[in-house]
Amino acid sequence: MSRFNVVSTAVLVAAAAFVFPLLGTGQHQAARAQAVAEVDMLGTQFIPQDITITAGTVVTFVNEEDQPGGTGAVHNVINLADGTSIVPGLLSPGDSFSVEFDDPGVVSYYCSIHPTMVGSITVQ
Ligand SMILES: [Cu+2]
Repeated sequence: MSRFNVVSTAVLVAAAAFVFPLLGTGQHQAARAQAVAEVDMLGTQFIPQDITITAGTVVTFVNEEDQPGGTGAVHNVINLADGTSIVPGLLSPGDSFSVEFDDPGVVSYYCSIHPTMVGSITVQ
């Protein structure tokens, strides 16, 4: 079974639209919303290269190679430990994909097209 749960962007947007109008300004209830993090692909690097998140956080990988400093390259995200794809297929410039990480541990990954392009996610 996959260690990752795929969460579609549409669901996240819908959830955010539902949750945030309920929160008054100055209230500290944001923890009720799902924790999110972002890893960008830019200049043939994962940025930030290493992140630490809490279990249940949704990480969105964004190919920013269409932005200034970008190379126009497509990338993938492969788990170094077992060779499985964390993000299905290739992400073209402008594309993104969100994955929920539920199991504590360190997930090291790389792009098999650009093997020097590496990163890690520490799930606490
Ligand atoms: Cu790549």
